[in-house]
Amino acid sequence: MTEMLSCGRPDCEVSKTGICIEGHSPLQSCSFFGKSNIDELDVLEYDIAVEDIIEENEIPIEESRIRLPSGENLTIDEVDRFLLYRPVRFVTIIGEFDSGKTTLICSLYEKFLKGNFSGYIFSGSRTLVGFEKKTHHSRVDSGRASPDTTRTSLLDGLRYYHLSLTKHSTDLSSKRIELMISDRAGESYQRARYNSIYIEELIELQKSDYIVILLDGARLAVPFERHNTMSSVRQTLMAFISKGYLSKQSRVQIVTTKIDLLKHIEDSDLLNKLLAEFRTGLLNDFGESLGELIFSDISARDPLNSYPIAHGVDALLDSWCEPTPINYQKMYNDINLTTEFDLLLLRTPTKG
Ligand SMILES: Nc1nc2c(ncn2[C@@H]2O[C@H](COP(=O)(O)OP(=O)(O)OP(=O)(O)O)[C@@H](O)[C@H]2O)c(=O)[nH]1
Ligand SMILES: [Mg+2]
Repeated sequence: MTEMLSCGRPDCEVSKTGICIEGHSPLQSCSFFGKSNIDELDVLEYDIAVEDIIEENEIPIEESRIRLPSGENLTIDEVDRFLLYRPVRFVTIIGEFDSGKTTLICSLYEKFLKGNFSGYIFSGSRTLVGFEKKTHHSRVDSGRASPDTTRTSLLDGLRYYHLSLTKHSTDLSSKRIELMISDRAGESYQRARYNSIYIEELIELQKSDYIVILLDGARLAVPFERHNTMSSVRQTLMAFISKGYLSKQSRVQIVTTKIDLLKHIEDSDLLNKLLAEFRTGLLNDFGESLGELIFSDISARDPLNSYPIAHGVDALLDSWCEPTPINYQKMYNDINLTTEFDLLLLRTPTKG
């Protein structure tokens, strides 16, 4: 009696042509041969059926499938796996809710969609889906009258956006820079500021090459909110330094966001004076405890277009990609060195 030809793969026509789509000969050597066609099963059963077939034939699932990255924002575990084969620069963006963290990150993506930015060429991203989802509400096809960014959920925890960039240069050996930029809901940072126990949960602080703390321009524009806005940044810095998460090896940037909203305020002279005092105060109080403390202004996405998208973000990107060396000298003086060999160590210059 002739054997009934059937195959579990919906796209295989072995029953009509007698030829296995995967080229197996004899046909019985194909793991799907002789199974009922999974076209007849509903979509949910499809995966279960395939897994059952593979289990029956004792082929581990990992060997028979290629796992493609989802394109969603990366978890810390996924970033760690990425680190196994490429070095990464970590940028940690810190700010209260609505201060503009996600918009700052997405403005970089928007710029690279249009071409080179700040002398860098876009060379790929593991988080294209994450970028697309977050930038959707800034696009005309979202149906919104003005651009917006959806709030980052507290439930998302810590997530990273990835950008792979190459310096625009005639030097073909120019290396790719892998930037991992952290994002999480502003409430987590607010909570850590009120109660330092929560700082331990902010594991991105330990993984940072650059720490960016945002000063919300929208709140600076409102006179009665100014004081609290500036002191929240001061408190954050103080809490991180006192807990040892920031040190003489840390690069910190204080970035005033949404400066388009400060353009036409009535008391701009007063605000500028307050901001200058605030910056001087931070430098006096914390400058010595940090490797670098610098200030800048951005307008990541001005809905009125008085500033171009990612205004001021180019300077940030430059500093993240090509950080200036920190003039940091490790001191050995706290150890009592007596032998000639140890004293030689004291005389040897160390790299920062
Ligand atoms: N005018 C103006 N608005 C901005 C700018 N950047 C961001 N916004 C708006 O500020 C709001 C908050 O921005 P987000 O990027 O979501 O802020 P966030 O810090 O990520 O907030 P959470 O996710 O809640 O922590 C959104 O409505 C943005 O459209 C800017 O440069 N100018
Ligand atoms: Mg956000």
